[in-house]
Amino acid sequence: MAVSIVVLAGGVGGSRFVLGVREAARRRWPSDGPSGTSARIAVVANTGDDLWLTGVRLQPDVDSLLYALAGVNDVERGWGRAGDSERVADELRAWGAGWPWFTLGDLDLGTHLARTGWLREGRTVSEVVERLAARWPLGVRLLPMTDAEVDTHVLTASGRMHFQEWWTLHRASLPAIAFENAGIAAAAPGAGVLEAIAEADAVLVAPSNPVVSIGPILSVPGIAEAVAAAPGGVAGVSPIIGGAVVRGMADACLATLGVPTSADAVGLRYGARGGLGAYDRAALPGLLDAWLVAEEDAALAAGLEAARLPTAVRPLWMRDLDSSAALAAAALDAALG
Ligand code: FO1
Repeated sequence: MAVSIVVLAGGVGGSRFVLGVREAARRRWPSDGPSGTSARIAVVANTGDDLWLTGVRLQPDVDSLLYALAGVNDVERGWGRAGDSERVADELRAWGAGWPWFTLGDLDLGTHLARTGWLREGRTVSEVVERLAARWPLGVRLLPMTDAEVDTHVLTASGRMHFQEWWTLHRASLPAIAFENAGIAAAAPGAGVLEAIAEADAVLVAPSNPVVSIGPILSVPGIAEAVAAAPGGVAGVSPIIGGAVVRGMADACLATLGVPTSADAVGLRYGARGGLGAYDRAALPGLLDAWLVAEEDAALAAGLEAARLPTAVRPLWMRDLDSSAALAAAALDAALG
């Protein structure tokens, strides 16, 4: 039987990790097929970053994963398409439409227009993502966490704003009081999500933002429960190295929840399987069989083990495809046991 892998992932950090997972699978379970591996890989993508802007639906994390897996992403900038132009964005600014600080590249807009058109025709988000993903041989199945619109909003002393406004315009500098995903308590997992987790030999939690990327995924009712009950092993990778975030502004998000920016605090928040996690809903079951922390955080391992969270100390930096594949291989080892 082919090995089956599920990854829970956000956008930029998630993409690097997912590229590593695909590469590690190609090396360990090679095949002549288009994906290059006999392993079946499903990526459950955060859709909390999604938004409506100038009449089109954006899905930043889905698109980051899609473009990275297709090899058409802007590696330097970290979002959007490589070699994109901004003619339409300039026009939108001239019209005073949309957000002048948020750039929609021309090629990227093609994706948003296609997606919005299909949504308006009545297709679900899962169907639309499947259709977008069919353009390239990604070698993984891309599954939105839910079909419901549960865009993240941030409550600050200056008011409530969309996550993208808080993140991109204010660079997470306004103290956040809370992150909200209205309607998420009634949202259902996206098509195939629960089935993929139930069939997985390994479930991997990418080193994505634990609050605004992995948090919304786990807040869709049923997903955390499915991970906690998964027949396969569950391994998570710390997004914190040496007490600092690897990229992005996850420290500001963790501070809102009163969680220190440290690899042990994040691991214990996900919790060990058989115990309790402390994620955004009360009484969330613990999720992890293994937690990977960086060599810089080796001193935390004993405390994590004492708290019954099996911990592996590994190099966590994803500098290139080789180091991402090595990290993914270590996470797979930890999950597969
Ligand atoms: N990030 C920026 O810092 N500036 C932008 O103008 C911007 C535009 C943008 C357009 C489409 C898209 O899918 C993502 C975009 N991002 C932009 C990235 C995005 O705001 C965030 O980095 C992620 O949502 C956080 O993971």
